[in-house]
Amino acid sequence: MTLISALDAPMREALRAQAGADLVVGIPSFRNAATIGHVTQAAAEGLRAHFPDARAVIVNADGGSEDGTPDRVRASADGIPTIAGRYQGRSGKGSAFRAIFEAVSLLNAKACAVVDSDLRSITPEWIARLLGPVVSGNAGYVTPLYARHKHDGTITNTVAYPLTRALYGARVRQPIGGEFGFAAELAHVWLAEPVWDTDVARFGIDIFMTTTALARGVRVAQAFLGAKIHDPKDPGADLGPMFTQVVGTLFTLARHNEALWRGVTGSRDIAVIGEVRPVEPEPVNASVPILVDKFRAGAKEQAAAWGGLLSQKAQAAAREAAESGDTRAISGDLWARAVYDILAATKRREESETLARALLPLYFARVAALIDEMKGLDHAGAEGVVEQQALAFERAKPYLLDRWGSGGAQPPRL
Ligand SMILES: Nc1nc2c(ncn2[C@@H]2O[C@H](COP(=O)(O)OP(=O)(O)OP(=O)(O)O)[C@@H](O)[C@H]2O)c(=O)[nH]1
Ligand SMILES: [Mg+2]
Repeated sequence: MTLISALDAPMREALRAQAGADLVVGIPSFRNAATIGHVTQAAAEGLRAHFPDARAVIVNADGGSEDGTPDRVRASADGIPTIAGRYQGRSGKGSAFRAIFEAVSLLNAKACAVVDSDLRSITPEWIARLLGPVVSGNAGYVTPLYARHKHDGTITNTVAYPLTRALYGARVRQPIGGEFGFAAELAHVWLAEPVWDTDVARFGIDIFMTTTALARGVRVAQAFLGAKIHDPKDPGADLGPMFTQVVGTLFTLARHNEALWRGVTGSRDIAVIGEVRPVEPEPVNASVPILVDKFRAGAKEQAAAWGGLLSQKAQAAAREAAESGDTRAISGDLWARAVYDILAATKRREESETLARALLPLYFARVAALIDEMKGLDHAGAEGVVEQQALAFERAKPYLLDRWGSGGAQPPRL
């Protein structure tokens, strides 16, 4: 059963005392004592420098950290009223965001920015770029645009970006970046959706926010923020559960939004705020042997499921790659069609999360292939590879429509 509210009584009371604030900066956290002080300081400075006439509040929604995370927030807010407490409901980033959205609503604020608590490269300017377009009425939703190392953001690069772009026709480069600005009305829309006991309460939250904004026709802008440096994750070692939560949510929403994406061909640019300067982000480690091991183990586990989901061609390529350990055959084109094969199966009302899990081994293989395709390339070069892959998703869209039309049934042997 879904809880009525993600805010407990003490947080509500503290918020009531701040009613009438215009702006909120929300920070979700779970065990981020080492980094959240810097994030809070940058937020406070950004509010003071760029919105001197507004009443602002910082809200930290924490998952029950025992390392003093909320204390660090209180100690670093530099005079900006701060409410730090534990959210109610399922553990996860999405529940923390739900508490922040409710805070926006209770305060009757106009605009909110959310920023992750593990950020090292955040500056006060980020707050200006995320909130500014919303405050001025130029956008209802702002997504981040930053340079990330080519081995960081692999779920974004392989699925969230290309699939969102091909389905909804919007080139939102960081649909699950974690830093967003939005108008209060959008917070109300998100709160009203019956999603808070699904994976949206966990890492499905970011893609839910972006997809819902696009589906509602909200004006979207991208804020250029420089480089993203945060506690990075090795894609093979750390990202399995996050992948199923993000991709399961993407699939569920796509099934729901069929009428919206069916007629979309190609894609449009999304306005960028701030000058885009070239930056070389800090390296992030990605272990190819771990990726290949995970791919092989997953391929064995999913072989039977793949029989009913993937084209013969994709199955054969996956089988050979698993045998040889050479993932280069998992190309952008093959990957795009495999994603579509599995997305189309959601039409048969199979569990999105189970289907996302069936795609996971191929994601590991695709990331290993991408690392190879990006070898020796700088940031701009790697972006070119991501762009090519996104175009493959656009080109293959008729294949999705075809598979969708047949109810996601096993494709003919080709
Ligand atoms: N309250 C709460 N916050 C969480 C939880 N899990 C993650 N967060 C917060 O959500 C933000 C993003 O989490 P990260 O683990 O950095 O994930 P990420 O940066 O999106 O992942 P990658 O970009 O793939 O590295 C951080 O501020 C975390 O503290 C949770 O269970 N509860
Ligand atoms: Mg992070």
